[in-house]
Amino acid sequence: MNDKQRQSIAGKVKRGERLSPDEGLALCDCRDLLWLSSLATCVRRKYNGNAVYYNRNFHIEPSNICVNDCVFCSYRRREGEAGSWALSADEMRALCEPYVGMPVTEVHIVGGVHPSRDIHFYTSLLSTIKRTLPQVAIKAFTAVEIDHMAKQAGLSYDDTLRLLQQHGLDAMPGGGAEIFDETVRRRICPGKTDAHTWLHIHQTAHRLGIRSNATMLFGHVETPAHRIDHLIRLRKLQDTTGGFDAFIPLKYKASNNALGAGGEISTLDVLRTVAVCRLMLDNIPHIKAYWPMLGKDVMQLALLFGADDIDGTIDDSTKIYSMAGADAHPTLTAPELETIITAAGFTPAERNTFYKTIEK
Ligand code: V47
Ligand code: SF4
Repeated sequence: MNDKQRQSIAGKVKRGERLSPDEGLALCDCRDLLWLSSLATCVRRKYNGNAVYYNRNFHIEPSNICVNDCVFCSYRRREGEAGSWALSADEMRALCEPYVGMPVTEVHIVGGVHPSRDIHFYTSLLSTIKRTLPQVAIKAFTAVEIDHMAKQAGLSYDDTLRLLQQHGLDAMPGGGAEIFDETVRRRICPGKTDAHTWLHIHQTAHRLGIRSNATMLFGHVETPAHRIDHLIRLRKLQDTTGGFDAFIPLKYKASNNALGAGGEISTLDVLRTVAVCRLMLDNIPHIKAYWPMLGKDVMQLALLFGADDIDGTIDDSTKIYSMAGADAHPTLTAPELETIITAAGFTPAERNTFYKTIEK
């Protein structure tokens, strides 16, 4: 990037003007990490001041049995295969019991696309969890899981989401987006819900008042151009709906999956990507540094590159990253999360699912 382009980009960021795809590409190539950090920090301050958000949450992974065959996935098993699990609704209710009366504000439910579980199973699961934990927001089911439920039931996405909402669905997580580019998608997750449908399901959810997140799986076979294309498609949808609360760049973890041969990208590449996401997604308020996948140290560094949210206490309740090579027992208490945030120079803010600050 030459000096003129640097000045032009810095001026646009300071004035709050939108960056073009070409400028995004130039940023992907930028070796001046400190400059990127200062630009991304300028945007994060505009949205979030000095706050870094966290929440008290736990995960339920109903099953790792999945009809899809994503090449990057270390988690999926076929029915009956060693290492597969499928929790019954009763077992999932039992997982919620220890949180009754606790200050947890969110349960995050994501799993494989189980071949035979239908929408009635999931609506009844939502009702059971709401009855057990009425004060807790349910953030559940990626667009990929919802696509499968809708097709299997012969319902429109609108009807499917309404039904889930009526039974307690409060928000949707951002998984399943991977990389939108069709060529990359064919290579890393053939057969999975396509980009158009993923975006359409989120658009429908937003119309119904279901807020959601978006992710990008990066650091595998995609190019910088694919990343920028992904961000631009999200930015366009957000311009029309405003329904995305947070964006989560997910670093590809290479252990125990068929895409693993190329290894993992460096921490510098991760930090550069976080900054580029913050700069390009000028209409999504929060960038989440998801610590179970990044690790605690890189998560803390990401706060200096535009991230303003570190998600939650998790409570050792997720396997999708540990099976791909991340920390085997992800758990941090709220005071530990606050210490990490304070040590990086920010002000901790406990939030609920919708980024409303919880006063102590
Ligand atoms: O879509 C699978 C990713 C996602 C690997 O909305 C992998 O708050 C890295 O939805 N290396 C599901 N990533 C997780 C998800 C999520 C996670 C955190 C926060 C939120 C939120 C949502 O997990 C999948 C896929 O992109 N994934 N395998 C892997 N080997
Ligand atoms: Fe199934 Fe999700 Fe794994 Fe893909 S990433 S195989 S959809 S569990």
